[in-house]
Amino acid sequence: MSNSPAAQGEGRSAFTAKRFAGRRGPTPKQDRAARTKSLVLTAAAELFAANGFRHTSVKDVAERVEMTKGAVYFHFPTKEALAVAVVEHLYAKWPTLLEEIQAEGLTPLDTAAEMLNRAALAFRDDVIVQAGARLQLERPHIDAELPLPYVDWTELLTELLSAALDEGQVKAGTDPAATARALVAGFFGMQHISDVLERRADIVERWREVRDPLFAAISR
Ligand code: LUB
Repeated sequence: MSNSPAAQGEGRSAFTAKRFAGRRGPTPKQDRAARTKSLVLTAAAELFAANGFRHTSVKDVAERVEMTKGAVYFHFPTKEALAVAVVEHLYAKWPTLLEEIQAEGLTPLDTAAEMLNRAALAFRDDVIVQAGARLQLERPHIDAELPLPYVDWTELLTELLSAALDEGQVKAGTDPAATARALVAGFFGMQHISDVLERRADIVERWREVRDPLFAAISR
């Protein structure tokens, strides 16, 4: 039996058949445009991460993907729009990561630790994360609305540590919000030092040195 939605629709309720009727995926042209946009964004991230916002031009991005400036402007009207898109892609990664980790059924405390462990790997390996973090540091020089940094992570860790406190995983009297702020500050400072000194090659070890005493201090 064909697996096509239309064919499957014949054996299903009228409602389901209607749902499939007329539903089309992206056209090849839309697919190509999406792939091109992704290539441009990655090239911009590579240049932003390496050289920063001010020393990256749309011309640099166009040359990196062997396209015209006009082709880049078709997808991103300004260099600021490229920066906003990189930062937005950075922040979109964390809810997806959280869902992956929550699917593992870890305790709230272990979920908090694993989120930060995986963030360390992302800082080491993912150019969107590396570029987004640098752009956030350069936000005073970017004439665009960028999300407020650190607050979402602090809120997430506060929620997880509050749940850990409720479940008796951390010592009575632990302040979830204060501990969350300490974890974000410790992580972000750690990744910056690792980047400056070792281009983040040693970030996993450096994160372990920050993480273990902090988590030991609050764990029961
Ligand atoms: C997170 C970045 C990169 C912090 O929260 C943020 O603003 C973040 C950019 O500023 O990762 C990860 C603890």
